[in-house]
Amino acid sequence: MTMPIILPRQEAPVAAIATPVGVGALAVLRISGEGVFDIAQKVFRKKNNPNFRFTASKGFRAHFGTVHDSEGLIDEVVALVFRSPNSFTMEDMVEFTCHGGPVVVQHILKVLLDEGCRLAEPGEFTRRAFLNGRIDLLQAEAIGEMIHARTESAFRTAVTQMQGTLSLRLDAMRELLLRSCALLELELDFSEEDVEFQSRTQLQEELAGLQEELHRLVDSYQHGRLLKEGVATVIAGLPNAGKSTLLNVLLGEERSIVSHMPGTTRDYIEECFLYEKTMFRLTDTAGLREGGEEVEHEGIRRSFKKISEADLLVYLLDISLESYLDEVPLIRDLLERNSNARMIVAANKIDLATGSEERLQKLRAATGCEVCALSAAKGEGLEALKRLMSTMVEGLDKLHEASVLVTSLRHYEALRNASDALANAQELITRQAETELIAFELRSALDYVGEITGKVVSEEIVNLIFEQFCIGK
Ligand SMILES: Nc1nc2c(ncn2[C@@H]2O[C@H](COP(=O)(O)OP(=O)(O)OP(=O)(O)O)[C@@H](O)[C@H]2O)c(=O)[nH]1
Ligand SMILES: [Mg+2]
Repeated sequence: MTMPIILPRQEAPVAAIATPVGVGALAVLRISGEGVFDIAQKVFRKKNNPNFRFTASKGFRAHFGTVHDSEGLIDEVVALVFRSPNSFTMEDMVEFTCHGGPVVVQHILKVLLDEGCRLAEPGEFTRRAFLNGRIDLLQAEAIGEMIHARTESAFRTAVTQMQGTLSLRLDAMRELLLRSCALLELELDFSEEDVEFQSRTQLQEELAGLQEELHRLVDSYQHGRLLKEGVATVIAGLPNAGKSTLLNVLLGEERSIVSHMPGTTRDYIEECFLYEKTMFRLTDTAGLREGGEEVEHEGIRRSFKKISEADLLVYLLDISLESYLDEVPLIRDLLERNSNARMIVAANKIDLATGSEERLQKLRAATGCEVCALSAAKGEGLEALKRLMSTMVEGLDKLHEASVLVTSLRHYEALRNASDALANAQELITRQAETELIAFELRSALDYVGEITGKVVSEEIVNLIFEQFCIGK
């Protein structure tokens, strides 16, 4: 018996420009949904073939011709045909490759809209691919991450996720949980007879295995987040130490205001900076000091918040001041506030200091930290600082070597919730609690895992995810 082929549902036709705005050699417009072949037919004329019909074309065929509106020819284009279900959205699709001028592209888009397409919403093509089951939510998000990746490693991680490695692991987990749940629920149906379909020892063993895997994934988030967002690097110190000057020289642009007045920086300023293969998310903060007025107070409160969330702290001090050692207690205090962070003490304004080598020694001894000498204003010692920053976080990477990485906060939270539910279940089994309670916890673990790939997911979450895409994706 042959199985009937179930074609995906085709939604109303949408159109979008798929390439970036601006001038380029070529640009691509795509249309997808019910009736797009008829729409394409109205605007396109194939070269030397007046009888050409999109509805009769095979999939994956490119046709050369022209696009017209009521007033005449707009551009020469190549129309690429995709037949449902063999397209990105699994619907019928046509992609027009035209010349890359913004006016041409807008013109063609307008004709497509006039002929019955609606302008696609951000991420609508990917959303259709998800709703038609071609990709799961995790893979859809990976496509977004791949487009936005700023480093090679972030890109690689996204590609792995897009290929579905993490999805497969999560599906396997779900299956195990589902089976245990089903067995427990079966016991509930036979509750009068007091049978155990699933031995509790075996169940414990299975859950322990799952828990181990969940912990591994949860732990990988630290590394995954670093890859995606960059190493959270906070430049902290007293007012006037030269923090904003340092941020500017690292970025190579005048991003933050520099002045000889202490208390110049009020709100924090964040910018990314790539050194070799590592991306640092640099934050310039308000100088830490007592007193000051209200706005500066708020700035300092924010500085402390940023410090507590940092992966790497660069404490900047003015080594030319006689009082430089007075800052040691503050450095210790910062380390206490964030024991996870690595710390570099950068001795700035080395150009003004005398006997600096001895000062650096004393600083090293008093803080126990890596110390480097710097003149942010003159650009001296910058290479050494960057190298030190890079070595300090290399350690961070090594802690979390894993083949599959969790890079999104949404996934991280769902995995943690799943792990908590599983821990509850494990404890209930140990206490020989009622089957019903155990089954409840397993169900909720199951739901959390399903949330990640989109097996169990609210429309709200789906909307939130696809809104972050650009139009045409
Ligand atoms: N001689 C010398 N002056 C520097 C150096 N780095 C910064 N300065 C000067 O120090 C002053 C303060 O620099 P900023 O970068 O604004 O200091 P800041 O730490 O951001 O100060 P706040 O925002 O007030 O906390 C400016 O006049 C800078 O030109 C340096 O390496 N050598
Ligand atoms: Mg500043």
